[in-house]
Amino acid sequence: MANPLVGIIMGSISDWETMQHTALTLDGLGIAYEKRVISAHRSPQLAHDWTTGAAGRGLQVVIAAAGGAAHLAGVAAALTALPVLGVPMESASLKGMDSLLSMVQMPAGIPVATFTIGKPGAINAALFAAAMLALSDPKIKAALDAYRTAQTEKVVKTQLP
Ligand code: RP5
Repeated sequence: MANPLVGIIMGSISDWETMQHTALTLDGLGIAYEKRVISAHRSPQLAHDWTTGAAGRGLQVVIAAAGGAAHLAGVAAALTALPVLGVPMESASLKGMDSLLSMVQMPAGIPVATFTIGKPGAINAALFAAAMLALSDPKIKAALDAYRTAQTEKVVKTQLP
């Protein structure tokens, strides 16, 4: 993808079913992104190398998803000053409460903007990234405005059976 602005990273391929909604949302807004599986625990060197190179590659926002002991977003935020948006994955054992709490409880000084568990968080992280990029990119602002207008019209026109 040419000149990606957003980096989407996730702890496992098993997160893709959820995180495809981040990618699809960015696709709909015409925002280029990188996507990659990176595990804070299983591939710590890759987590370091990918994140420290992110700003130099032109990325402006990182969206990081993980489940369980969900440390990927926090590790990314420790290694880059780019804004890091965290998406907690719904886990098998604790329904994602473990992911949410381990992602949101960052120490002061290293922020992660944490979204809700699962698909709504995945979509909203993309929309939030778009809102940040829209501050300095009129094309993205127009795309985001159109998305919201279409969403509103869909509700307004909804007919109950
Ligand atoms: C986390 O562990 C991943 O982000 C994933 O949500 C969870 C389970 O990973 P797998 O065992 O399915 O690879 O690191």
